[in-house]
Amino acid sequence: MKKILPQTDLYGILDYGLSRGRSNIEVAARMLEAGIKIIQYREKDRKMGVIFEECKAIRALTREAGAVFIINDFADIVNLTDADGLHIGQEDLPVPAARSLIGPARILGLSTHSPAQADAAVEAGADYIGVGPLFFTKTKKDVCQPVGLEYLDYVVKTHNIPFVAIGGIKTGNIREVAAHGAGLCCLVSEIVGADDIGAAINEIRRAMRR
Ligand code: 3NM
Repeated sequence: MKKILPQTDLYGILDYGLSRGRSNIEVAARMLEAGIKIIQYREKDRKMGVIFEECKAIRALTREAGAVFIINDFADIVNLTDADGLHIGQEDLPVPAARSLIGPARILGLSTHSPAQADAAVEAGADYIGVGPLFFTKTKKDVCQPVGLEYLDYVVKTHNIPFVAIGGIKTGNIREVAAHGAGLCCLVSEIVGADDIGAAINEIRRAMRR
């Protein structure tokens, strides 16, 4: 059966380098305890053996919690760990090629940074898109300049595809992002870098609804 993203408010992304020495497994566990329903594993520079072991463990945790598990970049690890989906960027494999690696049932997400990229992602058959970076961020290397809320407005009014707003979103600006129509938001550094991850998630949720 075709998998889909759950209806939820926050999309968690793991990043060991920002996690104050906590492992991705530990951070994932804290996110799940706080009720996060989508977790993406995103590590660009770690050893494949570490990535595989962490993804196996996080797959087990997410399954137990009834959460969706997405892996960035590595279709082979998606298949090996039976993750729910793959997330790719504009310079990765084209959508049909990535789809052929993971099969029709898994979720395929694509980062987009412009109206033309959103249109192309929908046309190519992505299951959801990333919309960003809305604001300045140091978390993603080589990302383009902030695209601003205008790009979010474009996606909201033009497409029906599920999307996640991302890039520089913080407790202090998430209300504005939500007001522009983003029901699903991702905050990387704000969550994985928090002292108390559960408390940070609760505070972000309150701010989103204020
Ligand atoms: N993707 P933070 S921005 C992983 O625009 C990622 O596609 C982006 O991190 C995109 O919440 C980004 O710490 C990093 O700013 C977001």
